[in-house]
Amino acid sequence: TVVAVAQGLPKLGVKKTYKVGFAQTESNNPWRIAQTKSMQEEAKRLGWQLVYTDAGGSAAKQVADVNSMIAQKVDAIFLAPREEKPLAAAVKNARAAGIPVILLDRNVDQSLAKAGTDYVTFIGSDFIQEGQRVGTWLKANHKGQARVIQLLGTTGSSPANDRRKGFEDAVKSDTSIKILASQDGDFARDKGRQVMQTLLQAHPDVNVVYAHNDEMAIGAIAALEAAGKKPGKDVLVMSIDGGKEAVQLVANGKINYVVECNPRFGPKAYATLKDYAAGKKIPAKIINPDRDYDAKTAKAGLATAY
Ligand code: GZL
Repeated sequence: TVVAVAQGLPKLGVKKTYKVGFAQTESNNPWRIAQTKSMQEEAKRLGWQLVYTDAGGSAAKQVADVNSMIAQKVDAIFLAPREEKPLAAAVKNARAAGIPVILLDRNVDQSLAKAGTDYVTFIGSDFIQEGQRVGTWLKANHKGQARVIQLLGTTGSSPANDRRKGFEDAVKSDTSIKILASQDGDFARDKGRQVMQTLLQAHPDVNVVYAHNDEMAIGAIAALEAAGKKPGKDVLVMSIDGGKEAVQLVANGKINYVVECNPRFGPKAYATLKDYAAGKKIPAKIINPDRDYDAKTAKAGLATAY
């Protein structure tokens, strides 16, 4: 007789320590490095064995990295899917191998994999809300006609898709805000600088820059200054992540508004796995609260920015 496969997720027995995998997307910016540090430090504190991989910016390699963790028979896998569609395959492979997956920071395409059947839960920020908060701030703080250049995060990643959606939904009803151009800067500082330099030539009248992360905002600031513009003054600059460098730039008046996206996942990630192993009901999404920083709050915010 065919034994029906339990529709639920793979069970995980309660143990003193676990051997877990963490498949990271890349290490090309401070946010990524802070996330990895948090996962490594917390595993060490708990005495868990951590199998860590870095996909170097390749979704295909990240899938291979997850497959190698499956082969090593880890107890569970923590995955920050670089892009929403390709990494759904990795989630399905782990599910088929009976290894529970917890998604951190980024999500997979919900038509391809679902919480509760393919993976345990998504822990991270609400990226749509982050984009909406930037749009809402701009509506309340720009003077005259706002002419916006939007620097997009990694193509196909959930933060890039949702930070764009949240921002554009928030500003679409305001006829005094016009998006001149939106282009991919891959969440990277120098790519952000190059894209900003190019778009500045096409749109010298830009007076607002919305970067999907601090790194691209910092790159854009370099391009603006090279063109003789004053970031934060004649061109408003807004970003997301809230790393120390960006919060310092808010205090210095070169960035006007930053929404935090906290990278310190370790404690919540492992606590969630322990709850799951103990048979507790885990919600499909566990949303991290995000602070924000402007000229009034940046100085004090520096004390706890990552
Ligand atoms: C957001 C995270 C993004 C950061 C970028 O949770 O996926 O990736 O905002 C990072 O800085 O590259």
